[in-house]
Amino acid sequence: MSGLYKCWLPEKNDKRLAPWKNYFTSVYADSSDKTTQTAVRELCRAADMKITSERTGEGFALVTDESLGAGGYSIGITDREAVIAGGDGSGKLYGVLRFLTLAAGGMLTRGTQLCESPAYPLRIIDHWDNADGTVERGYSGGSLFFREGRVSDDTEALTDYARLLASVGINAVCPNNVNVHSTETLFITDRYLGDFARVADIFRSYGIRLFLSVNFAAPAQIGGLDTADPRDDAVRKWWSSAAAEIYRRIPDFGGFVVKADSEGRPGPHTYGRDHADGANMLAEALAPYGGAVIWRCFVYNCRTDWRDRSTDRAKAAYDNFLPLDGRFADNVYLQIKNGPMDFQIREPVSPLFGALNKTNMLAEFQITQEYTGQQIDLCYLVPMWKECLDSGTRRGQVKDRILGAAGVSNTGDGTFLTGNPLAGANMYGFGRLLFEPEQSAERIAAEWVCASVTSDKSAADKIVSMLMRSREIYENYTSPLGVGWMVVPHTHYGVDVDGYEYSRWGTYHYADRDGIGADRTQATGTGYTSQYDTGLAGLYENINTCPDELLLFFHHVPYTHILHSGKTVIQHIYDSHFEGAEQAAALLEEWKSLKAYIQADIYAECLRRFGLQLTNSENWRDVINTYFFRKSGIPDSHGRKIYE
Ligand code: GCW
Repeated sequence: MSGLYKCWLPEKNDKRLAPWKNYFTSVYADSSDKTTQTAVRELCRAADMKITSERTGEGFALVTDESLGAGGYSIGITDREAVIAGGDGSGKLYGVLRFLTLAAGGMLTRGTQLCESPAYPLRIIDHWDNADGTVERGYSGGSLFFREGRVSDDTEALTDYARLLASVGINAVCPNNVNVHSTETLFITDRYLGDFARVADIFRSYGIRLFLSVNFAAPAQIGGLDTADPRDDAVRKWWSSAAAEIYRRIPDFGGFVVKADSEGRPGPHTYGRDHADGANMLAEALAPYGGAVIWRCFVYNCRTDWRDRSTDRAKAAYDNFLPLDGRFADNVYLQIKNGPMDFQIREPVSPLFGALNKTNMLAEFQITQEYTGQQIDLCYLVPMWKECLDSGTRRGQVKDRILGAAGVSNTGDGTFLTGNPLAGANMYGFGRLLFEPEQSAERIAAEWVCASVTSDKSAADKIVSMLMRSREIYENYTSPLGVGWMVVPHTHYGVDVDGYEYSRWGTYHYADRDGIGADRTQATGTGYTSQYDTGLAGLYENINTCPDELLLFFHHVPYTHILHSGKTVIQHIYDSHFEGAEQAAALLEEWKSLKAYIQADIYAECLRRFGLQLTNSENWRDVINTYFFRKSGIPDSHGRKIYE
């Protein structure tokens, strides 16, 4: 393998760096810690140059300025010198990689003065990769970390990947799936720790700490104990000695990511204990070494009976975790999905972000497009993530309440790393958002497009506009007005309106001949709205104030209900589905018009995917329209073709 696709980073001697050739003569660094050395190496990787031991006033100077804080950097460019200051080694590295990205995108000028720092201390990428090399919900090829039960020894690819993550400020990575199967349960044992120490070395030089997902039942499954009860002394000792061994090999190991009592995974409930007991036990084992436990809040009953209208999956995370607020150890972080269900194209913000008050929180965003087009359909997700971060709670906005975020990776070993080359925008955007949560989604897209896709200004503008419209387009032709799901079970790509309607997963739309939607009000429904602590409770409860795009998430309404837009629900369904498919067709045409400005292989790959997206959108359109026409008997007021 000759290294990975470079995405937004320049190749060696990239011609886009030509305007900066007078700077690529020498580099000076005022310290020699590992990440600073990496920063120097990364500059030399862009162009061969001298490393000087004195600052010459020319070329690159990498200097320490502690006032910039951990991971912070400034870039100042004078006529002869590019000064990259970092609060620490990581800051210098981030500054260098930022310089290279912006330079590749033609976004730097000689007078540039830039000062940026991470908004959050924890910026982690979670992989759902399995030891056999498959990736759960992965749409970009196989795992970058594993193959046939073994940890990858492709140092070049792993280095390239670490570099790419560092270029958007990621400082932690968890390579294995939160669903920890039997082989992966052994990852924290001797058999694998040597390999992970090697991986950790590579990532450490990019300022990235390694985490591992662990199996809560490990003491019983591989430790020879007859229980994994978190209050059992032998179990606690087992985890303590596992931690000791891990840290002996990987002194800066980040900690454990845990999916417990969720979708069939073992957890403390088996032993009559709660999530705080479970998380704190692991936290205690890691605490002596500065490690953390990242405990996921994706906990719900996945064996509901569709006949039972009193259970509401949306309520589960809050119901499970709010009562435990204040009981978690300092080194436990609760990782909360952005919405209460599961990464649908439109969900309200999870009410847990406003409710927890004495607990460390991380947001979990799904960069991989499980329910949002699987990297076939274009769907730029930064606007959705910003919606979550900007949501208000009684105690302030979500973005001010969390300590960081986890992004479920969309990368794999396929040619373009993210399957669809344009899905790179989501990976880039995830990292950038954690530096600049105030930055506009559009500006982030523009940076990414210029550095990764084209240097032609008007072509770039068009692609940014396509990205910015993409989420709404996808939403238009898929499930309407926040109701979610309606996807093919298991694979989650393509339409199947009733695919989950009578299943055990708790994801129902309740469409009948009169109407559709889940009633989650306090007045007549499941009472989910009461989990919001602010105006949002009232806003969503009241059918007159509930935003159109979430109407069916919160209310069951007749097809003739009139939206704020002035349309009836049924007419909205028809209109948005005809429009969505037309918009998908337009995306394909727009892409074709850009051919001259885009590298041939990227052009061809996206062209193929826009074609598939169009087919997908037409299928969704026709199935949804026919389904609701058959249910409601109400014709389209514009008389368009709806199959009977
Ligand atoms: O959305 C669901 C996915 C599962 C995933 C789970 C989770 C890793 O369909 O594949 O499991 O969420 O977040 O744990």
